[in-house]
Amino acid sequence: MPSSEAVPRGLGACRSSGALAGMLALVARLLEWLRSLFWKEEMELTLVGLQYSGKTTLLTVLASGQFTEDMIPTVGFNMRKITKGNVTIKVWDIGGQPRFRSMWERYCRGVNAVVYMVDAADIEKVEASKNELHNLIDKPQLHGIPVLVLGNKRDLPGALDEKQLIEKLNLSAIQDREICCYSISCKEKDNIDITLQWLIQHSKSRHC
Ligand SMILES: Nc1nc2c(ncn2[C@@H]2O[C@H](COP(=O)(O)OP(=O)(O)O)[C@@H](O)[C@H]2O)c(=O)[nH]1
Ligand SMILES: [Mg+2]
Repeated sequence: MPSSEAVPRGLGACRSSGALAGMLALVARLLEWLRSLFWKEEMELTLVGLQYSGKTTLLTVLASGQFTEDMIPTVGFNMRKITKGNVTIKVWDIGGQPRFRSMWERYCRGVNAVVYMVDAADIEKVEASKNELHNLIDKPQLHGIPVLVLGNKRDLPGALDEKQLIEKLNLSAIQDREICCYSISCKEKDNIDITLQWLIQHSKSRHC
């Protein structure tokens, strides 16, 4: 029988860090499992938001589970379509190119959901982000399409939390559809699991 005296000093700490590592491994496995489910679902979605909010990073995290620090910034007009398995994601940067804005609607039409990305730590751009979100979803063609607002970069100091985002983005004014808001961090992989769960839940109800 092992006695407590036989336990070397400092092993308690090793045990708790071992438990933490075990927990992290479990969370990583859960994420991996959700990610594999997500790519099997049949769905089409649009990922849209101001430049630098973290859309490309989210795609990388969804696809590979890796956070890449040095993303090449998207300059100018950009729409990419990524298809993997049954999932098609149209990624759209809202930059300073108003002449292209009439096209957003076309890229959002008929999708299962619109994911709208906000840099929650860039307080100065929140107002612009709010205006772009409301402009987009006020388009009659997009009526009723569920919207998931992601306040990214919650790991940064001063990032707005869900409640503050709901207020600053005036989300309670959106009454004609399902709207949900999560505060996430692509960097820390924080709330990526609930984001995936939300997407999986919305994969089957297609909108025409
Ligand atoms: N601290 C932090 N930085 C992030 C996070 N997500 C993305 N970034 C960084 O934000 C910058 C813009 O990301 P990017 O994916 O290129 O944005 P996009 O223009 O919306 O595609 C990059 O330097 C990323 O490394 C996050 O959760 N936390
Ligand atoms: Mg990008």
